[in-house]
Amino acid sequence: MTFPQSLHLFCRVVDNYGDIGICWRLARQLQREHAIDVTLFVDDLLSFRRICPDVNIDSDRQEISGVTVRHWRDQNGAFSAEDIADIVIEFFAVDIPPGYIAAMVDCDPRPVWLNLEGLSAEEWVEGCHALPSSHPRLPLTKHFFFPGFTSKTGGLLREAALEEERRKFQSDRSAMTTFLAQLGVTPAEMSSLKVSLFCYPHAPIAKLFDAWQHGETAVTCLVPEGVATDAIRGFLGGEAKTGAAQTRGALTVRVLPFFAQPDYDKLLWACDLNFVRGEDSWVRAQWAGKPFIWHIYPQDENLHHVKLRAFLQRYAKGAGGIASLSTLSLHWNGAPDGNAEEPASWAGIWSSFQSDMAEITARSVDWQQQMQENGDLAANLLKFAVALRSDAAKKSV
Ligand code: TRH
Repeated sequence: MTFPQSLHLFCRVVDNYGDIGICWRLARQLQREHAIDVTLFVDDLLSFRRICPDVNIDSDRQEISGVTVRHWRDQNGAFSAEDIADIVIEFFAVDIPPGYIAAMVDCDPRPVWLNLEGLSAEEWVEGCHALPSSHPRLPLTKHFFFPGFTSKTGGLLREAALEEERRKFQSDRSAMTTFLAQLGVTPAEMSSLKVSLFCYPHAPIAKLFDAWQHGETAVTCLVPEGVATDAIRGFLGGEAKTGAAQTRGALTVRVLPFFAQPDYDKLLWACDLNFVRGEDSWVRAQWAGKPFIWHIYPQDENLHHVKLRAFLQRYAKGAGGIASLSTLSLHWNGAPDGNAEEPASWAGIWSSFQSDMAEITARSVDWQQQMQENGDLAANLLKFAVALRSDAAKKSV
């Protein structure tokens, strides 16, 4: 029998949309491109519905786009060897049900068990990718699988058709104009600098808006509803609801509907600059081949600043270094710029970034092509699982 036929993916939503965003993307791709029978266990259907409107929040078991979605309510439940999939993935080290783990022991052969980790550009990732971890009591081994930016990691999630879809959309001016017009972007705003904004509420949005408002370039900032609501309300002078818009000086801010996941890509493709956050939107911005600024998910003791710098080291410092990109990224994340002699003004930060836009765009295109050389995460993960299974088979002979 060919391996793998089935795969179970366990996802707990810690907060926001990234956990389910990544798992849903991976689940769909494994089913669609590799014909695997995929079941996604997820504990929060409400968050899931935000990015996938087809989700029925009252259903314990449903089929969506060929994937079986099971509402993961608790750690109880009896499982037998027949219930276990060929590949079992726990996302971000979630504890999968003890009954499920016990049933894995009864399988022959045992499933390939992977812990899919978070994305980081730090050097140590290469050393930890693919490492085994033995269960303390049971005869089971789990392996770490790390996404990443080099060929010694699992790569980044990318659907097979993504690049072609993007090229088609970006080379069709009328498709882009129609997409933006449907979102309320006016003909005059079409020729402005179009910026999408997805960030955490603590970003210095008011300062950036102030620089845009008083700058010389017309900027149209497109913000999905629910993003940084207080700051957006502050600029609008009213509720930050879909359809709301306000122009002050050179800046227009428009509130858009929160998109279904595939449509969010189109927004990234249609804009000239994207502010993204977390993990999944960050990766999508990299595939968009457009300049982007990353708002990293905050961690204790400013650990996220280490991760941000590790990424900038690879991304902004590559190709000769683009200081204005690092400076804007660091200030956007409240990470002091060690090289700066005095605190930079937001007008100055923005103006330097804008002067370098052509170079930054070229860098995003180079980076996007470089990242494609690492393959895609779903295919890399399957290759790894097949190799583990064949090693296990050799050992058992
Ligand atoms: O939402 P995020 O901040 O999610 C996460 C989680 O907080 C998680 O716990 C943490 O581990 C992780 O960040 C680092 O950001 P992210 O990862 O970009 O996920 C957002 C998802 O929402 C992504 O799949 C894109 C999608 N999305 C839409 O579908 N429509 C939209 O309009 C927008 C703005 C995003």
